[in-house]
Amino acid sequence: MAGEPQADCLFCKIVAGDIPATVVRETETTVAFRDINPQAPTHVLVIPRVHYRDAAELAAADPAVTADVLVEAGRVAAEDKVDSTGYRIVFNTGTGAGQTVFHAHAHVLGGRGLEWPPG
Ligand code: DGP
Repeated sequence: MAGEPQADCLFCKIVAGDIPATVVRETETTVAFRDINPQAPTHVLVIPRVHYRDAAELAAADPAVTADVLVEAGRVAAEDKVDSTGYRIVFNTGTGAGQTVFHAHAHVLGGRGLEWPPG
């Protein structure tokens, strides 16, 4: 059920501590950890502890936790000192947009020039 931990979800396992991750920040509602395949000098994933398949489902079900994810994304950028040069918060949503892990997550990318439009 949406909102409940899913046994087959990689990010639920990271939340539970069953799979190791380089965690950079934790709150009551979120966990932020470095991406295993970084696409920029700063590449951190911020996830809600609760399980929703994507950002849209999370936002519809829990706007407060959605806001927590965004606030934490900003804190990650500040702690990695990429806030002054600019950074990107990305929610890939759906397979066609490149989503591969179906537990809502924000990518925080920074530390290099970022092109627009993205590929
Ligand atoms: P997306 O493609 O938007 O669903 O992003 C999923 C990201 O998750 C992708 O950039 C790689 C990352 N990732 C996948 N498996 C792991 C893992 O086991 N640990 C960590 N830290 N990141 C992972």
